[in-house]
Amino acid sequence: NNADFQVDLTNCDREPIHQLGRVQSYGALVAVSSDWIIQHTSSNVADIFDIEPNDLLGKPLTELIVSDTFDRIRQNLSILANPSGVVRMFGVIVRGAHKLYDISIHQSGKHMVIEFEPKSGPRDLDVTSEVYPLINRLQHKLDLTDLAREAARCMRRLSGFDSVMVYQFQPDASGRVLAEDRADGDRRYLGLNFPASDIPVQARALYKRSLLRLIADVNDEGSLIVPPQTHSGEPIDLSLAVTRSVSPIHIEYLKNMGVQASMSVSIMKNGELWGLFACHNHTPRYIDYERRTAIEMFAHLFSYELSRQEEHARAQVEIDSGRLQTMLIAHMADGRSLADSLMNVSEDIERVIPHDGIILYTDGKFFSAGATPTEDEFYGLARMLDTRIGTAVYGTDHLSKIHPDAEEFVKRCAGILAIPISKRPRDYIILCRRPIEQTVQWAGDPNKPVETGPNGVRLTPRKSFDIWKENVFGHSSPWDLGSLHAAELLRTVLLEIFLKITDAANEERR
Ligand code: BLA
Repeated sequence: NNADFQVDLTNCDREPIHQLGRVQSYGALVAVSSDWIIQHTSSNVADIFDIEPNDLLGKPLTELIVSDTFDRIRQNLSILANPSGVVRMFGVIVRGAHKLYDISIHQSGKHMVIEFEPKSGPRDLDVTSEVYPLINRLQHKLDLTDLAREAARCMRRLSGFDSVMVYQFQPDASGRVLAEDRADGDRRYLGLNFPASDIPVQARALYKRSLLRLIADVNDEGSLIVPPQTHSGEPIDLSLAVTRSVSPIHIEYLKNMGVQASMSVSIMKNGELWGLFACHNHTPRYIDYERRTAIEMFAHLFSYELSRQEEHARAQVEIDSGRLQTMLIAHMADGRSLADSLMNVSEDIERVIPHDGIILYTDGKFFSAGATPTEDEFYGLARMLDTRIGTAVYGTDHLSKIHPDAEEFVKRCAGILAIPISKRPRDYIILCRRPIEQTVQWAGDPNKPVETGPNGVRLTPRKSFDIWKENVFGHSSPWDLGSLHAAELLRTVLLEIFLKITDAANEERR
């Protein structure tokens, strides 16, 4: 039974965060059965409408909403039949109340869930028109970091939160703060990485379906849904509920960070969760559903800008590789050896495929620059590669896993990208990367005392950073698709050059 589920730091992945049976105080929730009879309400309906829960339970929904609103809901039943379908209405009247409400409607199991948030003033009709000028500011950004930085600024404008971060998920579900924009101009978390467990697997799955959550006040106890269980004996599934209360574990994390309100907005790319805008405020902060909807739209449009940027980066790799080929051929036409020529363009290779060291092994000769294994260490590695890889490019971010001897030189080289450059399996270019924990720095002041809560120091970003470092021990940063693609192009270029050299040699012999 979910009510008996006790969360601790070892079972976070199993906390049923969609079934906590509670809403935040900024809204009220009612759930109706298919005949539109109110079966559940949050106990704060008394604050939101001045009606006691018992006066609503068992009554038709039309006791609460006017017939015009009811008709609009029924006209949208096809949207609501979609598993992630949500209908939004702004500035709606409610019977007996003197305010306007924003409402959100969705289907959850056998129930239709309707949430009401009172508007504090009149409707803010300009909010959607704020989005497009902000998106225009992103359109000229060709570099991912620039794009993310500008998006963080725009998001801070639109949301009014003190601090906005762009958090990007990595292939292992850990995350990295790509951009940070703060009202105090500080850099607290920029460039830092956090382990996958900080945003557990069920939360990431939920954030793909429900794109925005607002935690308006970490000290809000929220309000229970009554009765707590449906006929099937389970609490209502609140996955798509905009007033859903959040995990107490995460609340403690936020408190330890000194944050009193948090809003995160999913950034989707190709149907996957690419990252989040993580917005924080040092005081409680509520923003209404209409503005939250505009913010969601901004995040949505931002995804298109991300795809455009990625497309540009891919095209750039092709151009850079072509340029590299021209340069190599020019060097060699000047009568330089391949080794000489390659070492000459190593900075250009660096630009296309970031690395910390490079080895060239050709015709039994070893050349190296930067942080690499020594010649002796390389021979062991080459024996492994000769048996393990064929003629294709091979990359690993955890070399010691497949080649235990690499533990000896892990401080210099934790990951390699091996490019076989001759038909014979013996010649290689090997690009090396240092361990990842050496290449990131703690952005804040590591000497500041860490605040702890009932679950100890674990729930702080500082401790998360340490845990991330433990998790990635012995790893380099991963070789992304762009690097692998560039390496493949480089291999083709070099094979061609090799063929020319061999042909020329044969010609001379004749
Ligand atoms: C949710 N954790 C989250 C969210 C973020 C983070 C952004 C989304 C909810 C929100 O909008 O605040 C994590 N926030 C971060 C990180 C930074 C940040 C990494 O600002 C870095 C700067 N969290 C833990 C541990 C557990 C955990 C150890 O650190 C459990 C073992 C749980 N985090 C947790 C859960 C949620 C969460 C359960 C979901 C909250 C919800 O939506 O109900």
